[in-house]
Amino acid sequence: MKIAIIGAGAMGGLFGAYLARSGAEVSVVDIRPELIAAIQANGLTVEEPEGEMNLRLQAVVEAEQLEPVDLVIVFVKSAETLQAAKSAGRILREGGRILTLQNGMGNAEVIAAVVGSARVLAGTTAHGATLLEPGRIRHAGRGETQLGRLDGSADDFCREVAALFSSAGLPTRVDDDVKSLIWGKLVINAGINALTALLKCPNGQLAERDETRELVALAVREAVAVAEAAGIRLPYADAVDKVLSVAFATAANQSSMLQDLLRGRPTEVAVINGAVVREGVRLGVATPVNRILELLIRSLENC
Ligand code: KPL
Repeated sequence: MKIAIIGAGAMGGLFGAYLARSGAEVSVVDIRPELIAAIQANGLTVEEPEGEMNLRLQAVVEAEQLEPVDLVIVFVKSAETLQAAKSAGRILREGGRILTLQNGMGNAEVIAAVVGSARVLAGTTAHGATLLEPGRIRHAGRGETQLGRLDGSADDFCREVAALFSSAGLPTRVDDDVKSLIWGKLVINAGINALTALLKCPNGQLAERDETRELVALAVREAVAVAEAAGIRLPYADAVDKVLSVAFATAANQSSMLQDLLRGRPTEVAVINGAVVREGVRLGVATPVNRILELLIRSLENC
């Protein structure tokens, strides 16, 4: 299976390096020329607790520079999803699919509007990765990846992708309910990302103190109430417990929102806490904690 990853930041780089190490035919695409130049010059380096690995792979600024592929994995920030979907559509072979493992609400639907929902796979990943510099990533926490079809039950293509990821060292399972997966990750990001960005702390610190655990619980309970009102069956029973266990499993990681703020880039707060707020308004569920988190992050973005 020929694969292109659009978005060669922390998560795109991590998946690219693991897949390349397993012998998969994988290329990375990113519109940031300095990132691509670094990967072309030095490959992708992933720092693991047990040492580092360096992988050489094809890296390009424009997807159109690639041969047609069977699978495109989208790992760009939500604001760039539309552009990535258009590029992906141009390099997909007949029968090929686009997989989004991005954070936040609405990415799969944006991609489906471009290529049709039958060609879209969606899912989540609980790995924690920090982009240290272009082409250098710290793998700061492991977790499961889950994926399925946007418009139906998982099929052989999904199972093939899951088997490929798993054999590359990225344990992956298929699921028939991608809405549940996406909401499940949204609740986790609503509990971790904005708080770590505001407190400027790694994920693990949220689980260490009563005050921060309570803040997590306040944000998470609101998100769960909205998910329930939307008729979503979350993929875990105790959401606060789950979020704290992800914070612990990715203890050394800087959340993606903290990384964005530290780099002076816009964050994904609109599709995380902001999405909880918007869905809450639609369904009549109060979400004052998520609204405050959204407003604080937006204020910091503009400082
Ligand atoms: O998804 C993440 C993120 O930072 O965006 C977690 C799982 C919280 C890892 O940091």
